[in-house]
Formats: sequence, structure tokens, C-alpha cells
Amino acid sequence: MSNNRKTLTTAAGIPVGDNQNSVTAGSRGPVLIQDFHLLEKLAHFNRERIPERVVHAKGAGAFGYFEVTNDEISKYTKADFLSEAGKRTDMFIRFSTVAGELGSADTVRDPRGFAVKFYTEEGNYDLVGNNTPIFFIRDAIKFPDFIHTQKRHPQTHLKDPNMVWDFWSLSPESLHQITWLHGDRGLPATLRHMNGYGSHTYKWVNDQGEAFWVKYHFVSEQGVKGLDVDLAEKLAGENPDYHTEDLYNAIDQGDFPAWKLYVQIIPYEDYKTYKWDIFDVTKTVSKKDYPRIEVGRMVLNRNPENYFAEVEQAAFTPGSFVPGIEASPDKMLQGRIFSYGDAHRYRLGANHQQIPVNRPVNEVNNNQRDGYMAVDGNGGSSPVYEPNSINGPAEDQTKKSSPFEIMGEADSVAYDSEDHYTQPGDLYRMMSADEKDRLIQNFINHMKPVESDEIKLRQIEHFYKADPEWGERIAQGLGLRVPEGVK
Ligand code: HDE
Repeated sequence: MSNNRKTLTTAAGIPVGDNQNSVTAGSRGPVLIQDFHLLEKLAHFNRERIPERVVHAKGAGAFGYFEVTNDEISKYTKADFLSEAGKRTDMFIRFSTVAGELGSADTVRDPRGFAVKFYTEEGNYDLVGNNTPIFFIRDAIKFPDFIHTQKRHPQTHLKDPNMVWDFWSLSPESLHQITWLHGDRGLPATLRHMNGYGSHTYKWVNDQGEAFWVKYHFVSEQGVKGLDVDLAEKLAGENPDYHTEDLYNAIDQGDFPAWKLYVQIIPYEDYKTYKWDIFDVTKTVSKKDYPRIEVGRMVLNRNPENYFAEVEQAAFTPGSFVPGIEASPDKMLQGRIFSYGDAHRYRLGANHQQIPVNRPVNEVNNNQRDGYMAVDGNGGSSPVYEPNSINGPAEDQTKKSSPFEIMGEADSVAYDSEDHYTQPGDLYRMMSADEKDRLIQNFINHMKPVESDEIKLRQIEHFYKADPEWGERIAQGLGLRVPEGVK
């Protein structure tokens, strides 16, 4: 053995004398329990897995930076990392599919997660979006049921189009997102060839205390490209990690992918009068009404050094806001603000923010102590309570979030708009003839295995209401007729 190799050690740093033969009682005798290296090795191996994410389990990540390109953004937000052109902030991104398990194929029709962590000087800002500007549902209370339909059937353990279309046909607010999903953008060529969206409306507040509503759009500099359906199927078999590999190789070869970040700024008072509820995540806000304003540029220039440490253990939450960026009353967003931290505490533990990929670059000062894996010194001898007279960290009232006026009664009520058809219909009508053909074929292929005609007809009614031609074409492709009562 050459002398410049490091000595193999146990986790306690003890040099290992033999890593090929366990210690036995005599050369043909049983293994001795005193072989602590063997015991540690087997026991640690059993504990290598942590729970995979209940959604977005399969993902790829990369590090990079975000650079502000527009000096005017501070008119709308006091967020320090957006304060002036040229300002750079390190960031980490994780792309993911939604429904598949950790080992599932990349090239499937599914939204892609687009989760960005900005390591700002005022703490981590997480923008946990998708490659779609909208979502299937608009109230967090429906999310676990919705995801159950996307996962495996409780008996067969198979993906089940009956569950999927039963739920979607009974949740017409999903029509906009499923139209998007069955179009060309629902199956991206690579992770580099897709846009990213914050999806929800968020609130920005400037240093005068003025508030604005904001929608985020990351536009790919590589262009937006879809993957041919037949090629995608072939790749899913031949190279299920096709997208993961493409991203890694591009960065490895110095071909750094980049996105421009734009925002739509919606004046605060407009939420009361705009033709759509801007807090309803199944709707978009027109670019004609609120044009995109450039904010900056995101460049991915470094691969993770270790997948588990940095990608699997990455913990994003829409509840990680920095001063100048706040929540809106979007019910989905509100539910998510609970859900992600809860998922991390379960998957990674109470101290998950101490894991290097999740650790902020600025100093952390709070009165939270102890818990499993408190590995950052646990606050040392500093104070552990507040108020105190021993010079502990104090709040800064200038960083308080802005007020939002509320009226009405506490109740379980739906969003006002029951118009689930205008925006999907517009999306359909915007498509070229070829795109429409592909969209319709994708729907037909996906709906064909559904056993119940009742479910198919219920969904056809939604297509028909969005655009009669669309409904007729899908009905025909499925060998059905649009019911007379619908016309
Ligand atoms: Fe998520 N989502 N989600 N989601 N989501 C998770 O967080 C959840 C939603 C999104 O790369 C989970 O750490 C609820 C919309 C991304 O690590 C979980 C609702 C959007 C990722 C969770 C939504 C997303 C997740 C799974 C309805 C786009 C991957 C484990 C209110 C705007 C982040 C975890 C990563 C992951 C919950 C809806 C995007 C369970 C309850 C809308 C990109 O907490």
C-alpha cells in the first residue's frame, strides 16, 4: 500500500486495522462482537436512508449566484439583496419532479419544482416555486387528497388514472394547470430549458412602508423547449436520470445555465378590483395589465460536492422571508408556510437549519437551544431568554412586517370566482394547430385507461365549457359524445 493514502478510520477517528476480514474466534469460528468497526459499519449502513420528500422526491441541485441588473427595484422592496444593480448573492437551487419516488424517471409529464435559496445578508430567502405559473388547487386543505391521487393506489400500488381523473373532474379549478401540464411545457427537454415561477402572489414592501403585490418569473436564457413524447418514454427506460445528468454535465463543462428574473408589480389597492382574484393560485395575472420588469440574473456555476449532504438535505420553505418580502393571503401559500418547516423537522430534525446547505451566511442569534444534532455550538454561554438585562440579542422594529387590513367573519368559504374556464380556454386558443393536436393527444392518451365513462364525461364537460371545439375533439378521441345537456 502506498504511503500517501490516508488511514481509514472509524467514525470516532480510530485507525482501522482490517477492513476486509471481521474478527473471528479462530480462523473458522464465529464473529466476535468486540469487532466494533464491523458493528459500526453495519449499523450505520442500516441508517443511511432518511424519509424521502413526500412530494418532489426526485431532484437535482446546483449552486450559483444571483446578480441584480435593475437599480429601480428598491422602489418596490427594501429587501437588502435587491437594493442596487450589481449586487450579488450566493444561491442554491433544487429542481424536482413532483409525483415520482426518489429513484423515478426524470422524463415524465409532471410539473418541475424550482426551489431557490438566496443566502442574503439578512438571512435565507427561499422562493419555492414550480416551472408553472399556476397550480391544480387553491386551498391547502385539498393538497393531501390531491397528492394521493398522483401517487400509488392503496391496493394495487400502481399509478392510477381513475383516481387522477376522478379528482380532477371533481375539482374544476385544476383545468388551467392540467392544460398547461398536457401542453409542450409539461415535459421539458432539460431542466435548463424551462422557466420558473413563484406562482403565488407575494407582497413587497419598500423602505417608505409602501406595499406592492408581486409575481416572480424566471425566464430561461437557454430558451424553453419541450421533449418529444416518444423520446421521453424511451429515455425513461434507457436513462431515467437524463435531466439530472444533463444539468450536472452542463455545469461540469462550464456551460453555466442562466435565468433572468422578472417581476410583475401590482399596485397594492388593485387586489380589491382586479378582474381576477390575485390570491387565487389557479389564475394568472395578465402581462398586458402588469408588464414584466427585469430584476436580475441567476447563474448556476457549481455542482454539489456531495448529493446527500447538499441536495437531499436541502430544506426550502415558503415561510422563509427576508425584510421587504412578505406573504399574501393566498390560502395555498398560507398552508405551505406551515407545511415545509414541519416536513423538515420530520425528515431532518429540529436543527435542520444548521446543516451547511441550509445555514444562513449571516450570524444567527436567538433563544432556541438543544434538540437532536445541535452541532453549531448551541449558542455557547449567551443568554437563553428574553426580555433580559444581560445584553441579549434584541428585536429590530424596523424589520416588522407591514400591516394588512382584514374584514369579515371567520368561516370556511371558497374563493369568489367559479370561472374555471376563461383562462384555460384562452390558453388553448393561444396554441398553434400543432400544439393543440399534441395537447389533445396527450389528454386522450392519459384519459383512455380511465374505466368509468362518467368520469371521462365529467371532464369532457370542463373542456367543452372552456372551448366547445376542445371538448368535442377529446370526446371524439375517447369514442364518446359531449352530453346534450352540456351544449
Ligand atoms: Fe410543495 N411541498 N406543497 N408546492 N413543493 C413540498 O416539502 C405543499 C406547492 C414545491 O426541492 C414538501 O420538504 C403543500 C406549490 C417544491 O426541496 C411539502 C402545498 C408549489 C418542493 C410540500 C404545496 C410547490 C415542494 C415535500 C399546498 C409551487 C420541493 C417535502 C398548500 C409554487 C422543494 C418538503 C425542494 C415540496 C407541501 C403546493 C413547490 C410536503 C401543503 C403551489 C418546489 O412540505
